[in-house]
Amino acid sequence: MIEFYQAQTSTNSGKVRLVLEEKQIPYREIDISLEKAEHRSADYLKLNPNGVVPTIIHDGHVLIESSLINEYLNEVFDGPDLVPDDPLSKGCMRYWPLLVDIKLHPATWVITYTTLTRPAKSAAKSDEDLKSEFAAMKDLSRSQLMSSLQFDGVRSPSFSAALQTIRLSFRSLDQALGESGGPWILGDQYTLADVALSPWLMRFENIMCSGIWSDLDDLQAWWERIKDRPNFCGIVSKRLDPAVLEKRTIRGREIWPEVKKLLGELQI
Ligand SMILES: N[C@@H](CCC(=O)N[C@@H](CS)C(=O)NCC(=O)O)C(=O)O
Repeated sequence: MIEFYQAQTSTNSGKVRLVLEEKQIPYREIDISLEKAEHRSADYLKLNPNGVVPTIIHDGHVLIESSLINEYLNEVFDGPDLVPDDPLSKGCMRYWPLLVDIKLHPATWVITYTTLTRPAKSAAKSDEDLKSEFAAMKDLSRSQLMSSLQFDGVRSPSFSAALQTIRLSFRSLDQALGESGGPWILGDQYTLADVALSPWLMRFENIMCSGIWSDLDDLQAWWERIKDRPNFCGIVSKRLDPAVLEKRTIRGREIWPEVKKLLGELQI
């Protein structure tokens, strides 16, 4: 039995949940509330010193980092193989989780912060208190980024840069699907590449920003296939609290016109 430390709203937890469901691996979920900062509690930091979700425990061994957890689960458990056999396809497949971890996840964080966290923070604290909060942060680059997003919103240069990264990532995904001929990124085999990307499209759909890829036909068709898969139905419909989803929809509707305008200006 896998002990799966996860958060309901976490995209990286979604990546691991997709593999657990796809391979029908028995698991027990332990909810870590990001809102209540449970991921920074002393007990949780003993498991995951980075203070992030997900984490799994299997046979008494702790594993962190969603992409590495997924590789481990794929190797250790029976069920459909999610990594191609031949070295070339394996190398090509691993590009996608890497892209997600180093580019798409940080860029998506920027859009999510601006859409969801920014208004919540503004409602809870005065500008002066927020300035003090950011100034007190140990991580300088995170402090500068949050301050810029908080006070400049979509006009922050970091917002446009993130949107550019996301659009370019989705364009490269669309191209890869065109080249492989689908139905999955690598062709016939559904792999950890498809797994790694899916929760990010879900996040953008939840915040009403699926227009970012609406002109990318191969990506759009792939996304519809992903949503029909039994492992995916489990992570979307059963997990996200309707009240959370509604809040996301409302905030997303507010921000989409500005995102659309910026996308037009970026011309990519
Ligand atoms: N590279 C890590 C990233 C994990 C991560 O950043 N998780 C987010 C949720 S999707 C988190 O726990 N954020 C809390 C925080 O940064 O304070 C992984 O893939 O597991």
